[in-house]
Amino acid sequence: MTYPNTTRRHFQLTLIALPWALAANPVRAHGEQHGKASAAVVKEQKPWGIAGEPREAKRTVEIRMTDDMKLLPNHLEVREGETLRLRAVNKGKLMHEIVIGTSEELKTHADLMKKHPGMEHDEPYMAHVPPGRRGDIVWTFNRPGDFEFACLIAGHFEAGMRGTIRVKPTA
Ligand SMILES: [Cu+2]
Repeated sequence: MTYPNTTRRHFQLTLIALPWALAANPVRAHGEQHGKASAAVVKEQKPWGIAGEPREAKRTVEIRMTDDMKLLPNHLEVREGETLRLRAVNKGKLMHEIVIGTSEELKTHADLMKKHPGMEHDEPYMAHVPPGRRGDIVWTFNRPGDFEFACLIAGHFEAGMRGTIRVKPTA
C-alpha cells in the first residue's frame, strides 16, 4: 500500500503524537481522582480488618439501632477473610451510628466522643445514620479474634449500645 507524500507525513505525525496523548491521559485521570478524594476509601489495615469491596460482600447483615440504646442483633459471627455488608438501620428518632473496632479502641473513642460531642469522625469502618435512614459498612474481617461494634454518640456507648463480633479463624 502506498500513500501520497502528504498523507504519509500526516500518518507519521499522528504516530509520534500518540504516545504523548496516552501519557497525558493517566495524568488527567489522576487529577480527577484527587478531586474526589473525600469519597475515596482509604484502605488501612486495622487489627479488626480492612475496608472491603462492595462486590465482594456475599452476605448482608442488617443491624437495627433503636432509641432505647440497643443494637439488634448484638452478636455477629464471621469467617476470617469474609467481607460483610453491615447495614445499619436507624429505627429511632435520634442520630445513631455503628463503629467497628477492638473493645479497647471503642472504649477510648467513646470517651473522646463524650469529651467532644460534636467531634466529626468518618472512616470506612463507621456508618453515621440519621433517624429513619440506613447506612452500609463494607468490611473485610481478615484478622481472627473478638471485636466489637458500637454507637459512639455521647452517652449511647455507656447506655449499652454495643455488640460483639467473633471472627473465626479459617482452619
Ligand atoms: Cu446511638
